[in-house]
Amino acid sequence: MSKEEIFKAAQQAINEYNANAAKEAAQRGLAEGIDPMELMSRGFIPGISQVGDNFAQGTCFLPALIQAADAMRIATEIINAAIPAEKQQKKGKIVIGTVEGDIHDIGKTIVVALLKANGFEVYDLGRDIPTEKFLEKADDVGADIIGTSTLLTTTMEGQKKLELAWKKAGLKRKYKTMVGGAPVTQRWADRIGADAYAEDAGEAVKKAKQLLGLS
Ligand code: B12
Repeated sequence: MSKEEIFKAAQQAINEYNANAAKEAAQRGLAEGIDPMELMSRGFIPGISQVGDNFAQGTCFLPALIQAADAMRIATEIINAAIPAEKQQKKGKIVIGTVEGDIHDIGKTIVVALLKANGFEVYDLGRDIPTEKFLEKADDVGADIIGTSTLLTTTMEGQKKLELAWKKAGLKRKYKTMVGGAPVTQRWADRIGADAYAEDAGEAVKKAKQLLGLS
């Protein structure tokens, strides 16, 4: 099977909500020596994006979306496990999670895996996380950066709430903030006063390094 055929198989597996085929495509791609992030970005992500578009257009419904997400989760687990671990000294501490009211976490999990692979110490709080939890954990571990993910336009406010938390308490900002998720843009980040925005996991690593003066 060629590289392109594997990407196509990965995309098709998600489009057809087929968890077994997704697992097979992920394993096959890695066995063929394809870079894990390339397999994700050229195979599985276009697959789940297509399902999202179909859902928006009303040609696929919630049960199918859930099945596709499950196939995506299985592929993501296999791919994340294959991202080589960074053996260097830890670069900085990042607390990350999906904001309150939002249970989407596939993209955030990819960001976590790539940050870890690049030597960051990452505390993944999971999904549906209230602002206070982010702050508590960041204080606990002495984080450098708090990263928030959101996939719903209705929960983007959770990212703003984090920025406002300092203002409300009259405190100087203790941590750098980094925001992401499909509806998030640089413009939104600027508007709420976040320190960085990243479009994808690779960019998130670059921005985290920049925030900590490592590049
Ligand atoms: C999979 C999926 C689901 C799964 C989620 C499973 C899971 N464990 O995550 C399930 C089925 C549960 C689901 C549920 C719902 N979903 Co949904 N879902 C999607 C879908 C198809 C794909 C999301 C995804 O995983 N993308 C792939 C990943 C890799 O991309 P990503 O998340 O954007 O992440 C990348 C970047 O954004 C960035 N990034 C992500 N996080 C972070 C964080 C930081 C700090 C940084 C720097 C970067 C970063 O890096 C990532 C890797 O490259 C999207 C469609 C889409 N195109 O986004 C809809 C979508 C987000 N869902 C949608 C909706 C409406 C819902 C529901 C409300 C449906 C319903 N009626 O119940 C519920 C919401 C439940 C809730 N309260 O959260 C809408 C949102 C519309 C809107 N404008 O708000 C979308 C856009 C579909 C659509 N087109 O209508 N969904």
